[in-house]
Amino acid sequence: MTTDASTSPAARPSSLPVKPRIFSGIQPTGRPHLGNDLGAIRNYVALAERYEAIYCVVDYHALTHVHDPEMLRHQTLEMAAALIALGLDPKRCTLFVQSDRPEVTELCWLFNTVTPVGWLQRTPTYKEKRQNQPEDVNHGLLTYPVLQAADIVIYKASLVPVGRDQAAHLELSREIVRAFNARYGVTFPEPQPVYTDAPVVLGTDGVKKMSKSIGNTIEVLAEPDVIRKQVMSMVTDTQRILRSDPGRPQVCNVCRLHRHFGDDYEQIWEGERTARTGCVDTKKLLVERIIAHYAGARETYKELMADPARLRAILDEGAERIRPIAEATMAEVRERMGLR
Ligand code: AQP
Repeated sequence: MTTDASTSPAARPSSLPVKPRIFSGIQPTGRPHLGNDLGAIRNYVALAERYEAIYCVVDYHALTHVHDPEMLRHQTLEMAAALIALGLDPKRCTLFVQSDRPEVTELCWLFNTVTPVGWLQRTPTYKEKRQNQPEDVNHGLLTYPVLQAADIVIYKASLVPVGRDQAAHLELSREIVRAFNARYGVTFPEPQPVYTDAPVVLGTDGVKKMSKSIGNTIEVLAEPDVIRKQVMSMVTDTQRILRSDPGRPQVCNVCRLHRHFGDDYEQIWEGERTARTGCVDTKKLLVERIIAHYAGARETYKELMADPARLRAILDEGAERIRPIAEATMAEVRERMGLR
């Protein structure tokens, strides 16, 4: 795991948990892709061993662009099942659904009052979303980072496993916390991101970040045929035209992904460099490795989805477990802000 600089001791709120607490949220916008897993979920699993970990399926956030109630409910369960299938153990961490702990919407509103509009308008993802959904530039898109800050610090979490695309949001969370702490006294820690060794996974186009809204994903829990089709569509080294041309594995997305699926990537890279292997061979090998790597998770995912009552019970239990933390934070915040 890699982190940014840690919170300065001078700014430590007195009521921090003894064991550092980590938090991360993921949108229920369909089954996870390789970017989600390599960039974030792997760290959720690893860090839950060492920290008090809280993970959340952020359905309030999804409402900024998912407007079908049945779909949202279904996808929320899908994401919870996927996280467990990919290794989260609900006994070793807390897994819950954002809207099951609605205290966070109150904190979001209170944070709105310390957040200048200009900060939000400058957020790169806001500018991006305005372009992606020009017919639906709702206020939630603008306030998204404020709710995200509230999500994290209502649990006084100081570390946040995320992909690098979330860096600007995390910076904004710290600014919001600083603004609150400066006005009302040091209440919250400044959350720091934690990255994996794959903080930005490129999509099948080999150019843009792997992202559902772009449609350049490799869905890790999909059926093998789907994975095969997605991997085989990947753009490789665009300068390698003929099979006999030497490849440049350092710029080839397929070769880069091999680093995460086996410890023989140097040999694979050497094969490409010397044109001993072609791009299609390297892709076929990657297909088989991804399918094999996620085979167990795919089965577990199917079992979990076949038992929604069990999933709901896990999520209910998670939301109840953290109720006292959310309530205690809100009592402290109301007191500090002069609310009854
Ligand atoms: N390509 C990526 N590389 C590394 N990390 C990534 N993450 C997402 N894409 C990559 C990280 O996954 C976590 C969950 O992200 P999210 O809640 O934004 O979920 P998403 O909707 O699945 O992400 P997309 O596909 O990128 O969504 P759109 O297309 O809507 O923008 C986060 O920690 C994120 O950093």
